[in-house]
Amino acid sequence: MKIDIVSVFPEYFDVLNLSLFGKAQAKGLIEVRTHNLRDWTHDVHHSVDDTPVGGGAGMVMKPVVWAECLDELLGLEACDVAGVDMTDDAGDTDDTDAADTSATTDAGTATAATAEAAAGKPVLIFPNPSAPLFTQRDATELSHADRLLFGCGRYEGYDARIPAYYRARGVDVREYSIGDYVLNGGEVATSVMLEAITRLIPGFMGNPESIVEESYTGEGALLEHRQYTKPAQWRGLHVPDVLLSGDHGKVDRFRRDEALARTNEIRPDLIEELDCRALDKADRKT
Ligand code: 6GU
Repeated sequence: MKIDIVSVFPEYFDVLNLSLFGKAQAKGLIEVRTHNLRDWTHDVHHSVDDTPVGGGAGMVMKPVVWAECLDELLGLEACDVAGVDMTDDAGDTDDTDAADTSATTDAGTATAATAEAAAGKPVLIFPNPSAPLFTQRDATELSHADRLLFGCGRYEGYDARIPAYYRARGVDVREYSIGDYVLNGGEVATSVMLEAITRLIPGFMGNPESIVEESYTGEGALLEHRQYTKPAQWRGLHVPDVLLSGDHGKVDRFRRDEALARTNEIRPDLIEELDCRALDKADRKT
C-alpha cells in the first residue's frame, strides 16, 4: 500500500518509522511519503490559509495551494468542474451523491461522480471533526486500497470546495472524524486512522489471529471480554475459576456472556445496532 500524507507539520509523522509501522515499511508492505503543503506555495510567507468568507474567527486553508499539491500527487491536470452545487450540503458529505456520471473532460470540465470502493484507485482522505465517524468497518475497507492520500487540515479547517472538487473529478474522497472532541489539526487523526487501517494488512501484525477476535470486528461488534494472565491469585484478586477449568466450551460461554454484558453496560448503542443473526441461542436466554 502506498501512503501519501500532506501536512504543514510533516515531522509529526516521523514516528511512523518506529515499531510495527517501521517494520512494515522495511518489509515493503507499506510505503509512506510525507509532503509539506508549504512546498506548493509561491508567496514569500508560504501562506496556506486565509480569512473565512462570510466572516468569523480563525483561518481557513486555501483551495489554490491544496489543489496544486493534490493535482500533482494524483497526476491530474487542472480543469474546471461543472454540476457541483456548494449550497447542496447533502451532495458533498459522502458516497450517496445524487449524480453518478463518471468524470469526463469534454470542454475542459469534469462532472460529479459517485465515490466508489477502492479498486486500484487512490482514496483521498480528509480528517474533519465535522464528518462521519471513522469506524472499524472503514478501516477494514481501506486496508484493501492500493493507495491512500491523507490531507491534514490545520486551523479552523479547509475550504469545502477542496473535497468537492476532487469528488467531481472522479476521485474516491472520504472525510472522517475520529471522535466527538476537537483536535488542533488532522495529523493525530491521520495517525489514528493509519494505524487502524495498516494493522489489518496481511503480514503487518506478528500474530494475525490477534486481530480476529478484537472489539468492533466481525459480525458481532461487541466490546471484548476481559483478559487475565498468571498468577491465578494476585494481591487478593482471583482469576475467574471457569478460566482455569480447561473446559473450552465453558470458557467461550463465559467470555461471550461477559462481552455481551459489558457492551450492554458501556456501549448500549452497539447492542442497538447488533444484528440478531449474530446472536446464538444461549445469548438470547441471557
Ligand atoms: Cl478528524 N480532526 C480534528 N481536527 N479534530 C478531530 C477529528 C479530526 N476527529 C475528532 N476530532
